Amino acid sequence: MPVNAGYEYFNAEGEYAKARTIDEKIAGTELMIKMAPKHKSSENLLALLRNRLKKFKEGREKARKTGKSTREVIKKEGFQIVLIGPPNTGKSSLLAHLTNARPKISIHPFTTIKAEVGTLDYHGVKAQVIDLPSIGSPGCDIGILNTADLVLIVLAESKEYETIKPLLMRIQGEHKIIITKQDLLSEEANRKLQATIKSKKIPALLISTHTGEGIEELKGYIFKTMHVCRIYLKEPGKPVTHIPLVIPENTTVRGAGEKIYKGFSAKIRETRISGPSSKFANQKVGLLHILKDKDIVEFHTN
Ligand SMILES: Nc1nc2c(ncn2[C@@H]2O[C@H](COP(=O)(O)OP(=O)(O)O)[C@@H](O)[C@H]2O)c(=O)[nH]1
Ligand SMILES: [Mg+2]
Repeated sequence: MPVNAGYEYFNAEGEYAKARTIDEKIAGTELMIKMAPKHKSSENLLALLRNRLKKFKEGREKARKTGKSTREVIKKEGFQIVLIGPPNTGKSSLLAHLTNARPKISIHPFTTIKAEVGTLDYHGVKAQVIDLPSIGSPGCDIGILNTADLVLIVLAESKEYETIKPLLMRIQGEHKIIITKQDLLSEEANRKLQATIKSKKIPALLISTHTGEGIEELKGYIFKTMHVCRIYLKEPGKPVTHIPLVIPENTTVRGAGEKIYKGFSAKIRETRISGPSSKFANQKVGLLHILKDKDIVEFHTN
């Protein structure tokens, strides 16, 4: 990203991308600040990093003061996805497919006794995924359905849908039914299932964690539900950054600037866009121009 950034900086960036706990994120950001080149053209980057570091430290301080261990209490971090369903449907297997978490997976029902949390990274866009203990187990606290942005109801057979119906009333955000273990169905059974889903208008996706079928579609669906765009910042005359800035859909150039840090947009002298929102590469646009997913944005500042 920055001018003449050495490989140490890119290594630090990589470390940061892997960070999961708040302490790791703080350490990663500190390293990026240390390794970033220090001259005028990297001022924006440094400001962004210092701002991020400040926020992480404040968050850590707050968690300490309230006496809550960040491990036991699930703190909502950004977009939150909850996996819920009957025993043995493959919730933990799905968590392992979507995220960095490595939960216990077993043929025995009720193996998951407390909620497990992982981070989904979809091309640089992160979401928190929570694997709840199965319905019917004491650890299955459905209170979390009130804060979840997306609830994935994981079933292994479509007939389980009936038993899950009362739960649907509790869900505030979006939901989708995920029917797992597609690999166990014959082609015929699969066709029938698809037909039932269509005729009953069940919002369902079919997957298999064993063959990977449907997993990419599921990730794509999750990304769509998040209503965000990824934009890639570029400094004049330099290569494009590979870690996106994630902004809400329909954000303007000004809004994206403010996302870098508060007050940044006032410094923008000129903005050049290449990508889906531009008519041609390197198009000059105004502050009210609306950005689209995968735009490359080049800010020229005073
Ligand atoms: N055939 C098949 N088995 C699966 C699939 N997903 C999970 N399983 C198996 O189902 C069992 C329960 O899986 P688990 O993820 O622990 O389910 P959970 O109780 O819902 O968390 C395990 O034996 C898994 O190997 C799948 O897509 N296909
Ligand atoms: Mg489980």
